[in-house]
Amino acid sequence: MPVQNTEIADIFNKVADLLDIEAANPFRVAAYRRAARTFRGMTPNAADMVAEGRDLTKLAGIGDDLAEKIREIIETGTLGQLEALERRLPTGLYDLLRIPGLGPRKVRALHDQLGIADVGALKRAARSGDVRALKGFGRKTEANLLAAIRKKKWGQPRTPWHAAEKIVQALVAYLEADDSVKQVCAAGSFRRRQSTVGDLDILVTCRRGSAIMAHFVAYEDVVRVIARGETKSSVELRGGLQVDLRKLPQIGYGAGLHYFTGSKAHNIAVRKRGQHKGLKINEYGVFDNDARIAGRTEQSLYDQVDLPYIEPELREDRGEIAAADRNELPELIRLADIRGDLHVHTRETDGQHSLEEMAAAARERGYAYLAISNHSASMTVANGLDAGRLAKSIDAIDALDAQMDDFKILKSIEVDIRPDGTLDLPDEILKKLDLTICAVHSAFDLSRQKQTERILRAMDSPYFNILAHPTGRLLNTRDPYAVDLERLMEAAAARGCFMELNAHPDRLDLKALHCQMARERGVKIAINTDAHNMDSLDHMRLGIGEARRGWLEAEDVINTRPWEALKKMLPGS
Ligand code: DGT
Ligand code: CA
Ligand code: CA
Repeated sequence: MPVQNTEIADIFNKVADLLDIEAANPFRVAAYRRAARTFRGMTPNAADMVAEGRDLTKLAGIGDDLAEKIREIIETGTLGQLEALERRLPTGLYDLLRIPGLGPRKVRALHDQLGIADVGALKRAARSGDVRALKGFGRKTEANLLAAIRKKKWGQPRTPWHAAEKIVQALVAYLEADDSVKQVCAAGSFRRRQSTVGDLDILVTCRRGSAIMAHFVAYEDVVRVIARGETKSSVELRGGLQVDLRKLPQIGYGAGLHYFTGSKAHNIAVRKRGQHKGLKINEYGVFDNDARIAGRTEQSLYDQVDLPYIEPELREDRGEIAAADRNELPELIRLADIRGDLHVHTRETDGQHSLEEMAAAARERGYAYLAISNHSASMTVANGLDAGRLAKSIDAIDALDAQMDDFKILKSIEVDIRPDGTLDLPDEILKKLDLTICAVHSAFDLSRQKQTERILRAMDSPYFNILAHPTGRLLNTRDPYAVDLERLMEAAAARGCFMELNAHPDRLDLKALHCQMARERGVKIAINTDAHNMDSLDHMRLGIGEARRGWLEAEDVINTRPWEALKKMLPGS
C-alpha cells in the first residue's frame, strides 16, 4: 500500500512536537500542525496525487517546502528532518507532551534539568519529589502530573476507524485474491464501528488444505510476524497496527463471526442467556449437550436465544439485549437517509473549494440541500467572516440558489461562542441566515461550571440553532473540554436547539454514548461533515457509523428531513 495521508500527518505532528520542545519559531511549528490537519482530514491519497502529477501546493497550508517534504515521505516512507530531530531528542518526549498540563516548555525543563525522557522517568521523579523543585512546577503540578499518569494507559495509540478502514480494504482485497479463500470479514471493534480500533480481527473461510496463513504473512505491509499457526496468525503492519487472522470452519462461521465481533460484554450476556436455556454458546457454535444445533450464521445463533438479529454497532451490552427482548431495537439510521449537510466551509474562509463547487459536490451525492457554515470573525487564523463579508456571502448564496431549482443552498455560519457566552456576530446579521451553527474554539480550559454557563448563555440567543462539535475532543490529540453535557442537553431540549454529530474523522463529536444520551432526552442531532473540500463530504458515512453506535434512527436526526420540514423545526419560522 502506498504511504497513507495519516502517516504523513503523523510525521508532521512529530516534527511539530519536537520543534516545539526545541523552542523553534512558533509559526514554523504551526505550519507543520496545519499541514498535519490537512492530511488527516483529506480523502484522496497524497501519494496518488503525486503519482498523477497534481500540484500539492494547492492544498491548504502546503507551500513549496512542505510539498517537497511530502514527496520525500511518499518516496522513502520517512523524513530526514524528523530522523535528525529524533537523533537529538529522545522519542519518549512525544508521550510526555500528551500528558495534560505538560506543554513543550515544561517538557524541555524536565528533560534539560532532570534528564527525564519518558513517562516512567517522570513518574519516578514526581514520586520522589524532584519535580516540585523545578521552577514553574510546584507541589500541586507534581500531584496533578502523577494523577494524569495513573489515569491513562501509555503506549501505542489506538487507530482511528477511518485509517483502519483503508488498511482493511487493501488487506481484504489481498486476502480475497487467494484462490482458496471463500469469505473474508473484518470483525472486532472495526465491525462494531468503534471510533478507534486497538487491533484488527480478520476472519476467513477457505477450501481445505489452503495456504492462507502463508499468503497472509507474506503481505507487503507486514513488518513482523508475531505468531503463525494453522488457524490463527498475528502480524504487525507498517505503522504499528496489529492484525489477527483466524480461519473459521464454514459450519461455525456465524458463531465465530459473532464471537470475534464482540464486544466481550455483549458475548458474555448472550452466552448467559443461552445458559438459562441449557445451551452452550462459544466461538464454534451453539451446542445442546455437545450436539451442534446452530452457528452457521449469526441469525441462527440469535434465534436460539429468542432474540432478533442485533446490529454489530449495538453490541456493547448497553441495553441492546433487553431492547431486543422487547422487540424495541432502534431502526438504525443509514447513509441514504441523509438529505443534506449543514456544516461545510468554502474558500471564502479556510475551505479549499468555491461555493459553486461545494454545491455541485453535495448535489452529486444526492442531497437536496447544503448549508454554507463558514467561520466567524474571531477565527482570524481561518480568515473568519465579519458582518460585512457575511452580508456579501449571503448575496452570493442567494444568487446561486436562484439558479438551482431542485437544490437549496442555505445561509448559515459557524459562529464562535466567545468566552463570555456572547455570539461573535450581531443579531442584525444572524437573523438574515437560515440557521446557525455555534461553536467553542477558544478558552478550552475554563472550569466545568464556567464552560457550561458560557454555552448556556449562548443558547439564550434566539439565533442559536446547533451546537457544533459539543465537547471539542480530537481523537488521540485533545481531550474533551470540561462541560456538563446533561445540563446542555436539558437546555437544548427546552429551547429547541440541536446538537451536532461532527463527522470529521478526528472529531466524531458527539460520540456514540452522548448520542444515546441526547436521544433519551429528546434532543435532536444534526450529522455534519465540517467539510473543507469536496471530497470530505464523504465523511458523512463516518458520522453515520458513530450515530448507529449511538442508537440513532432517521427520526432523531434533523438533516434526514426535507428542508421544508427542517425549517419548521427552527425557532422563528
Ligand atoms: P479493540 O481491538 O481493543 O479495539 O477491541 P475488540 O473488541 O476488537 O477486542 P479484541 O481484538 O481484543 O477481541 C476481538 C473480539 O473477540 C472481542 O470483541 C470479543 C472477542 N473476545 C476476545 N476475548 C474474549 C473473551 O475473553 N471472552 C469473550 N466472550 N469474547 C472475547
Ligand atoms: Ca480488535
Ligand atoms: Ca484482536
